[in-house]
Amino acid sequence: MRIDIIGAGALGLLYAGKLAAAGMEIRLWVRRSESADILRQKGISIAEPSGETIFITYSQFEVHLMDNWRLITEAGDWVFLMTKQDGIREAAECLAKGSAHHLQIMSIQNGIGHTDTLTKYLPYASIYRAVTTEGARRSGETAVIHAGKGQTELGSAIRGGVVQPFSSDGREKLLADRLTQAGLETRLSESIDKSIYRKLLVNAVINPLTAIWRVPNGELLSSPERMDLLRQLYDESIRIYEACGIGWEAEWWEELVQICRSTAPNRSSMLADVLAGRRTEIEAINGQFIRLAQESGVDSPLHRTVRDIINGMQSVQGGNG
Ligand code: KPL
Repeated sequence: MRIDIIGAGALGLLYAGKLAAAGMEIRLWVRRSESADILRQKGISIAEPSGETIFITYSQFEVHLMDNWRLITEAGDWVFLMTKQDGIREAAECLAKGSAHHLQIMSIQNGIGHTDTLTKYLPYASIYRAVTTEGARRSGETAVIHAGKGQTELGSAIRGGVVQPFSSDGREKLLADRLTQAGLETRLSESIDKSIYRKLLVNAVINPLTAIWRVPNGELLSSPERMDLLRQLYDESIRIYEACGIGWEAEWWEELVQICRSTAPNRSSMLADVLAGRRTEIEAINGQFIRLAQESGVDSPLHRTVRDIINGMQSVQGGNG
């Protein structure tokens, strides 16, 4: 199976490394020539939760510059889109310049809104939405810490804005099986929308609060005041879902608390972005709650407050990205 992976952040490196180590044909696409050079020199290293570190040399995978996608005559069997939200448009533009029309794209992002952008640039591509709980963080330009084994849910495709059923030839199941065999447990999901909204809620509550207080995830549970704000932001999110008719489950609060516990020492991706002076995903996460609230005529004061604080922090720091 040949897979094109776009984005060499923590997840992109984790997937590229594990799949190349399992013998798949991997082409990793990056934006900067410095990143391509260093990946060619050093390969990828993955520190596994077991304590073992695996090294994948450049002979086991290819690295290309995203700009060169337009030269591609044949895309892989799958394209994994693993950039952050703010890289989606650029990636979609590049894909649209190559032999992009019938691409099968698995898209794993925090937040929502990216499938609309992808559909706009790639109306004939099959865009598979996926949600993962794999824990990964970069510890260097080519090194990733696989902080916790998770599970990935793969939904059916959207093509031209229309949700498709899973293919009758079983291609999605084949992909899920190959990923699972490579150590990235994946299953097909008939309820990907719900999983996406559950993950959006988790990110909308944990990420901005950790970034504002500059604390690791577990610290959100460390005082009644913090817990109280966590709960209020959660309750406001649920009110917005209810107003929009988005289904939710009573267990989601307990799950959210459990995620804070099980990832207690970790920095959320938003805190990591703020500390590195990068642009955050606040608009694709809390900004989307604000949009949903506006559309359904309810208020979203806490989401607006955290969005404004994070945007204020970014403009002070000059967040780029
Ligand atoms: O997905 C995450 C993120 O940091 O973006 C959580 C679940 C909050 C884990 O850190």
